[in-house]
Amino acid sequence: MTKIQKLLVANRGEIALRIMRTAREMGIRTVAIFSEADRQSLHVRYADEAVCVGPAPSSESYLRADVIIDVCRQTGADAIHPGYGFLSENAGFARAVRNAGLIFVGPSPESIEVMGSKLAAKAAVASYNIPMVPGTPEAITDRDDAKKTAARIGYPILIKASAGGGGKGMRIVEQEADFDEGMNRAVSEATSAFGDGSVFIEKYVTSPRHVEIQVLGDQHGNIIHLFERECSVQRRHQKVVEEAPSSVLTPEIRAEMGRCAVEVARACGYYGAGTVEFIVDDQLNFYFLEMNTRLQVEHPVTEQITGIDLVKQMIFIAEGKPLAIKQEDLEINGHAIEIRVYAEDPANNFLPDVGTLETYVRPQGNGIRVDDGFEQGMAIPIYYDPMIAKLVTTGATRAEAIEKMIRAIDEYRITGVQTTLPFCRFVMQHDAFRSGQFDTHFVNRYFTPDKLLPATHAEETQLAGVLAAWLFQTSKPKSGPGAVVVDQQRSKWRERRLG
Ligand code: MV4
Repeated sequence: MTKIQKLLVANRGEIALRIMRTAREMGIRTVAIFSEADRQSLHVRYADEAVCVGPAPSSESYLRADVIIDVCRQTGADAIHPGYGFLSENAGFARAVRNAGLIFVGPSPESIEVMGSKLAAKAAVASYNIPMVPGTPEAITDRDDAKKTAARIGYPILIKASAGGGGKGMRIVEQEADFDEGMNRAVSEATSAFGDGSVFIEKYVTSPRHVEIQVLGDQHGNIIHLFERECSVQRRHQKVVEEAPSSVLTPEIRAEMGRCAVEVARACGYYGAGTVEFIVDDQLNFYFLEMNTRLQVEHPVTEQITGIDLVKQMIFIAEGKPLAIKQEDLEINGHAIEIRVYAEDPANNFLPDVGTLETYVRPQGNGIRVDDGFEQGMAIPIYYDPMIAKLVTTGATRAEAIEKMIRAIDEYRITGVQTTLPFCRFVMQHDAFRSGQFDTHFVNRYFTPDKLLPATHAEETQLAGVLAAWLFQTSKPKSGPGAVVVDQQRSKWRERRLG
């Protein structure tokens, strides 16, 4: 067992802050890395030390494995937490960290490698009796064989890229006549996106829910699950709303899915925090799809209902401590919902709208958690994901969490950029969401821009924002010159995008 003394967080924004907060509580010193675009960021100011690792583009800064490992040498950091995105699921990085004599706060490079390939993942769990969607267990090499398989399992089928992610290289094929075209497209998309054209076939589950199970494993073979997160409300494979628990699972199915998730983790000798992804059909049959070998964006909802700090557990595990939590000690307490607040315009096809947060006032009060990395007056860089914040509400019941979310959304004051807050409000007020009767098609099925708040109310909201900004300015005269400009300004991103 090695106690971590100084942790380098190889990430930025809200997740870097989130990780450093826990490190600080544990008496671990923190090192931030930052790009030239993030010099003024909160994660840089929060850390005990901060080192610039390069220019704004990720490929020249946050993705520079060699530079980051070098920063550990310079600063004496003995461990690296990768957060999510960037290098978090890069087996080569995890291995390089290990080879440099440092602790990688995450799973083994071998687990990352196996789970990074959907086909290798399926092969790894093959002997564990895990339910999987009918399909081909291996990469397709012979089209005629594949067509026979498709005919046997029945159309519609889904062609998936083994190296896939974010829906890339995925094609629905409705009938045999469309098979060849679907295959060509999937292979060429997979080849250009991942440099790996391996594809396989699955029966297409037409209206699935996305339910994932959080697991924690230690380096001594103990593995537990921390129940599920329901992530069905998504748009173009980007999650918008996540919650825990799922409103469709019975205690029996939950226990069964939890058991399967633990077996999946066991199949690849998993340690660290991981997420096992399932789809659930309308009959509540569930099927294992893949495993994510990182701390996920939506991890807070699990923390809220279990009372467990997942980052703290990740650090203990990385230090080699055995898990102190037993499966039977865990229970679900209440209900938590997370919305992702993006600098995107829901009235304009969710076009990224990065600019300056002219007004930025967070909601507050009982049951509200805001994980963010911004302050009023800060610019949202064009180089990275445009997520401003994660807003999480926790209530005794799902209905309470929803009401709290609506109140929190209405209290949130953001001007200077368009955000997905009005869209999230639409979701919270929709009968399908409120009743729990929804699937992954929710957004496509129900959302059109005219469903956003009527203009009059939007104006009121904006006026309130101006007032809040004005109040803020009068109390803090140094915070900015002249009158607050709301919204007229075209963001840098738009200028680039729209010319
Ligand atoms: C599926 C599916 C239906 N049937 N597999 C999309 C991303 C990847 N993680 C898995 N995905 C899907 N796999 C079969 N056999 C539907 C999806 C899917 C989906 C899954 C979860 C959340 C949102 C989704 C949106 C569209 C499609």
